[in-house]
Amino acid sequence: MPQLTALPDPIARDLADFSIEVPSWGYGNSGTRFKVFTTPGTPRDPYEKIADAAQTHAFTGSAPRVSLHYPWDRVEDFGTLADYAREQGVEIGMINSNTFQDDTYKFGSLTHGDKAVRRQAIDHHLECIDVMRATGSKELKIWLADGTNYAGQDSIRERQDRLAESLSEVYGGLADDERLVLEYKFFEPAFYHTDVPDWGTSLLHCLALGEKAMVVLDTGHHAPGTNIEFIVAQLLRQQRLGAFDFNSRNYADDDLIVGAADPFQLVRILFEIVQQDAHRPESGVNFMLDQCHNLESKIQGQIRSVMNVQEALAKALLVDREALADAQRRNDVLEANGILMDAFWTDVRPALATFREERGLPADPFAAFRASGYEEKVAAERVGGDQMGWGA
Ligand code: AOS
Ligand code: ZN
Ligand code: ZN
Repeated sequence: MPQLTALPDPIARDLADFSIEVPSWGYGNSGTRFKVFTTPGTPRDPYEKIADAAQTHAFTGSAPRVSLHYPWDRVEDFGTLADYAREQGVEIGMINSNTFQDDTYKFGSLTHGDKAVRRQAIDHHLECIDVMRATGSKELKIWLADGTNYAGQDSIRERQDRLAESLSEVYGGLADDERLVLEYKFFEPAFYHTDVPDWGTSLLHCLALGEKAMVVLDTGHHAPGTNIEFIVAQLLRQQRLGAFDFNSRNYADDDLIVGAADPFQLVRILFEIVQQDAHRPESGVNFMLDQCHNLESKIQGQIRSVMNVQEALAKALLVDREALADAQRRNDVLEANGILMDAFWTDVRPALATFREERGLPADPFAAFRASGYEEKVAAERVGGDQMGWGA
């Protein structure tokens, strides 16, 4: 594989400006319905999650924001939590709402047939907007578990109407400089129909709401074989791609490390991104990780994920776009494909090591973190109390 030892200047500049947001829940214990394995040193409160997330940024220099999930991340004073984050070198990113763990929401939240339940779900989202204001966050992220398990269980159409009405009330609570991002997922926990199953449904709701509503694309939320990069191109074309939830899937919503299952897919996605300049901060696309680390060390998993995204982005930026356009004009199918593959097959790791060293970062953030002793230190310090789990 050809190796690149230094990034061309424009690519280095783009990478220096590019950032990734990490999820607070990625630092807590997680597992499957069969077993949750715990790890010594796992955070016991949102402050410890922030401290761990700050390690990902300290070693990679590219993960300056932490998403919170509310009320999993509940503290007495969110202003104090945001101050603590800043002291650690990071900021609070998106606030993720949560209407999927209360008994009240068994049959839906924003779509529920009972007005009182919808009221509670709307109020929860308005409370998330308060958390945004207390933490300095500007984005409300909504993923709904709403749906049904059996045909005939509820009216699909009426649920859409109720969803639109509820969302518009939440949207009405946003200030001009705040926005809402709506995530879609084709199944789970509902197994017959999901109320926001796909990008089209999310986009239709966002278009009806207004310019401050954007779609979230979670890479794990599609049927096998879906061409995700097409969706990326289409949403960018509509200027409605608000955020990514990056992760890998082999089977369902596996939440594995991004770029682990299919590194080529990640490059293809990022190639659509760079062709529309959406990797630049001013594009407003928030590149987030939505992952769980069931077996591996959580901080190491997050650092590896950031590195995987950076490698894929560097490859996407390396594509010779002039040559590609020329081959496309001539309909030279294989030459065009070969140009893309040349970038994909370039080993950019030595160039990224140089890039990091030039910026005072470890050449290999993953190895440097492992050698830092942080995990041993927190394992010794964090004794007593309950470790936070995904969802706790
Ligand atoms: C659920 O499948 C979604 O990916 C959401 O983004 C969710 O809020 C997150 O994964 C935490 O459960
Ligand atoms: Zn997600
Ligand atoms: Zn998911």
